[in-house]
Amino acid sequence: MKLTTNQIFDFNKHEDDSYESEIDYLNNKFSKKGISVDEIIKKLGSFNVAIPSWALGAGGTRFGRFSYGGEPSSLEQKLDDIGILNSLTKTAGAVSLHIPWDIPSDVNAIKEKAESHRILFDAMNSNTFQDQPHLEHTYKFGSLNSVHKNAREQAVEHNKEVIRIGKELGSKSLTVWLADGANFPGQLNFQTALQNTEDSLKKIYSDLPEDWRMFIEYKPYEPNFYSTTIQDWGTSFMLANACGEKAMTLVDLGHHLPNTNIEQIVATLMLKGKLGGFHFNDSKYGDDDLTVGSIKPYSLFLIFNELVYGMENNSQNPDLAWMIDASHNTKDPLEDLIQSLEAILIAYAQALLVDRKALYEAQQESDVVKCQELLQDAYRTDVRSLLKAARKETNAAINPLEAYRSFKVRKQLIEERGTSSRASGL
Ligand code: LRH
Ligand code: MN
Repeated sequence: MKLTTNQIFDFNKHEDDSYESEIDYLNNKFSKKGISVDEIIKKLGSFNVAIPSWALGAGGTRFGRFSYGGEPSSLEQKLDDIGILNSLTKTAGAVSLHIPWDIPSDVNAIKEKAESHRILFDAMNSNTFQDQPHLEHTYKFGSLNSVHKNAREQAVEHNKEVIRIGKELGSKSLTVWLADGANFPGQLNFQTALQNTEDSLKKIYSDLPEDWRMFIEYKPYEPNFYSTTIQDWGTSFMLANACGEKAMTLVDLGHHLPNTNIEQIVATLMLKGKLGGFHFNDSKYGDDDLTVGSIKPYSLFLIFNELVYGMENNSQNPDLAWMIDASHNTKDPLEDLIQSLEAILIAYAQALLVDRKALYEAQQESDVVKCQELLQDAYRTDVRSLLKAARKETNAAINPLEAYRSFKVRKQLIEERGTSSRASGL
């Protein structure tokens, strides 16, 4: 199934364009502060977020999984689904593959398919948190941190294989997330585990092409529930520095203990030039992988507020990799991803409306109240009209979710693929 430019164009023709008067109001209000609404619309139009190949089917938990019908059961079909997302939003022009869940059977065919949907290959994800039938050594007691040398070497080789596949596809980065850790005190020598991890990462790093980057993703717990070797931003930062300038940290929003000040972590890593990218999602308790902006939208805004400041002031930090990492237990995966893309663009647009000159002055004067008012003025601004204008300009659907439903995409996918097709992934 594919959505054509004409279908989107026709859909937009029937859409209510009253949002244009809102843009005039915003233009009038913010141009006085030297903020160009047209500039923001352009930035929104060129913003691209990588879609995780493992989040196009119904997710699940240990308590169950409820299929959704019409799920993609091959990498080709996953790219078709991302193609639909990109036709509707023009914000989903990249995919982040997970190996071995998405090993391309025919690299050239996969590249052609991706090109036909104008999809780029973003970060490749390795997987040393699951055993595979063909593997000799288990990862049950760790991979890169393992006391078992053969498990470490097997995991290093796997990451080198993922880089090799990524090079063929045109990807330029590798994400390493390790489940490695322990469930009980005494099970692990923390120092040996960390040193093994550092030494193993350096072996992977030595195989990284010159123009590639390696993202080290941290997580406090799960699937290990007492210790995780790369548990927090500091450990990831330390390991990235130990590896070299091509190694960066990766911030998955769900990988923080409750009440962690994630926006401060973002500011710190950007100042140090070591923020590589994001896995966007939202959570109430743990690594819930819920729709972006569905639980803590103000926190997402505060994170983008630091990102915008960093992108304007930290030339030492390279361009960021924007990715979603979510799991859909009760929503149509494509609708969930459309909502997440919307939330990301809204937070970005609001952060671009912050009057940074006035904020700097208020901070210099320690005018605490004014500082908050300046941030919340931007956060309390309804920017959805700017997103609509950006979509109109890029010939995306002005209202992607309504378009998705009016085109009856899920119904067509079920007619094509049936109700029992199942996507590989979590
Ligand atoms: C770990 C994680 C990681 C992926 C996995 C699918 O929780 O966030 O980024 O490998 O989810
Ligand atoms: Mn993640």
